[in-house]
Amino acid sequence: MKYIFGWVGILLIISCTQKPIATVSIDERVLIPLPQKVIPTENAFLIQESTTIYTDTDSEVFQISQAFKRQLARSSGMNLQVEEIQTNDLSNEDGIYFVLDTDSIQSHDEHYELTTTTERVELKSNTPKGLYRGMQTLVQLLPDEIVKSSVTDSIIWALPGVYISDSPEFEYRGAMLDVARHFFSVEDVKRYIDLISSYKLNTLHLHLADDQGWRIEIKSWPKLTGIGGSSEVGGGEGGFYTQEQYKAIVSYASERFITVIPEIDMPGHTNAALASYPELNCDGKAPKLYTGMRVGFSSLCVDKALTYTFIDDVIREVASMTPGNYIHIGGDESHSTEKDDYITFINKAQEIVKKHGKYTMGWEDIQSATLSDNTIIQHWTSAKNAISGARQGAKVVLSPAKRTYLDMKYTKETKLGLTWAGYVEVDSAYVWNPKLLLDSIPQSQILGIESPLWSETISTIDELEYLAFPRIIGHAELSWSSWDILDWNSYKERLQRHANRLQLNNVNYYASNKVFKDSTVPD
Ligand code: TNX
Repeated sequence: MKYIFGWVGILLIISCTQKPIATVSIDERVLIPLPQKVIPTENAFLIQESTTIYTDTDSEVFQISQAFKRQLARSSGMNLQVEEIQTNDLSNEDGIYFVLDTDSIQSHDEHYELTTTTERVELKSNTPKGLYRGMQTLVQLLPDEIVKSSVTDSIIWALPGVYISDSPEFEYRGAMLDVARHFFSVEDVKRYIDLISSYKLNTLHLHLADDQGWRIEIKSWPKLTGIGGSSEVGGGEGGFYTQEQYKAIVSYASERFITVIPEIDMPGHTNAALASYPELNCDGKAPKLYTGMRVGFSSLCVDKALTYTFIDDVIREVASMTPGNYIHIGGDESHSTEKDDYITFINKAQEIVKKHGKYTMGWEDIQSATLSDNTIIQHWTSAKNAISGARQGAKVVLSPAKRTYLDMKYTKETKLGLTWAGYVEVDSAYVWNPKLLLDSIPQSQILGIESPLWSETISTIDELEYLAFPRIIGHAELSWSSWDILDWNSYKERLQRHANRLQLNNVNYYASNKVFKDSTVPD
């Protein structure tokens, strides 16, 4: 006896042998970012309550398997059993395998391979990081309801038959969140981390201090948060992360294989610090807290020895909470610092970062100083500055404002956001070749892409999501997938279908009429 269920193109045949055979086409699923190689095969794998997850004994891999199990349990109600196995002792049992294959040699540490057949799902990588990225693909191969936080009944949890071999184009795939202009809670930041991790981003740059607020507890300078943390754009109450809370963000990100890069912007963008400690000012007088949106009016006092004691303390405390290699020192728009002073300051700041065991990252403006080995510069507006930094040997992260600034309005109708770099519609955020943007920089010096979200005009997670989504999804694809396989029409079509997942996950995205045909553009 056979039963046939048709469900959005999915055919499930339960035969007399008791072994269900499911077929679902890979075309039913949306993969973003597009993997390097996708070879569809015949039969699908059906996840059932009785399916076992076999995981490598490595503790990080075990955590990844658990995360997959939890996501499936949350959305399907199925509570799969997880069993540990040794890599060289792969069982013949049917099931879902998370395999750490350290013997295979891969040129990239985020490479993974995923094979699904009727009997088994095998996800393989030679690093836990690669398995985590592959797990995101696995999730995208399941029905959209997998992103829900409540159980959906009557869903066939089938994975299409496929072989995928994948690795990223760029090693740096980032998002930046400005928590200084408006403060965002630990919960908001975790939500953003969850969302970006599903598109395989690997870096979260947190802009932790600016004129309007100081957001990270520094135990040796408590007034930074006591005073400097109490304001924000528009006069709201601000806020800050205690060191414990900040460490919780860092470890939440690291469980998702995302490195947090903390930014303490200097010598400009420092009014909150200067307002907290009069002695940091050249004239010994503290300015008022600032709640407007101007830039370029504040500067640390470059001639004072105390300035460097201050930076040394701040970088030491921040570095001690930073497992990653980089500390971002900002360095942008220091319009009220003399040019020579600026150079002196940036050179000293790089030394201090080095002293605390880290490398420096800075906005492209820092190219006027002498860049230390391994310094990364972040391009945002001046090709000339970026190129000149690259000529000193620096690697470059691309954040061209006209393409990647998530705080630019989409169109003139967009209520949130700014316009100084123009409107950035979903297509113009996507249609540019990162390898050719600054073609006088050797490709080997282009590290990747980061999408900055400045928060002058946003203060809630809904507003954050509205500006970030869907543009950041396109940036994730541009930085993961090779340009040769990308095409706006293919992306547009995938993004249209992906919208269902955003809705099921309650993401407040901008339904651009460039992409979502039947949508009216919300305000
Ligand atoms: C420029 S990008 C800035 C920020 C502003 C942003 C607003 C950069 C390095 N500096 O201070 O928030 O524009 O779009």
